[in-house]
Amino acid sequence: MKTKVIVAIIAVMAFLAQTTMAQDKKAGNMATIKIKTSSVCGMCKETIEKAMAFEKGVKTSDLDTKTKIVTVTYNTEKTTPEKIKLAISKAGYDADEVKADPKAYAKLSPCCKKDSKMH
Ligand SMILES: [Cu+2]
Repeated sequence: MKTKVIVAIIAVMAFLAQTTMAQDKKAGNMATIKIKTSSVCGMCKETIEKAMAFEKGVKTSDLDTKTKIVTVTYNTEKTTPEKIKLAISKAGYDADEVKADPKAYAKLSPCCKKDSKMH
């Protein structure tokens, strides 16, 4: 009798483990995109990466200030490249073909504006 209970528990645990693994696999629909932005300095990097951190479905982001390219890893089931570009635009920066939101751009620090003479 006791053995049967133990066997049942093991069976349940094995089943749960399998389910968990299946979920992990489902959550693993990750993709990476590289988006050209209009960032100019380290502050821009912070602003964009912060915007990405708050963006739904975005796992990681890393902006290279030299190339102005932000590499974003995201969950394909939760967001799309279009939404990510829109979020960058809303932060005040161009993102590939999506131009910076004018209102957000106006709020940027003077050194962060792409047409700034400071650079
Ligand atoms: Cu800047």
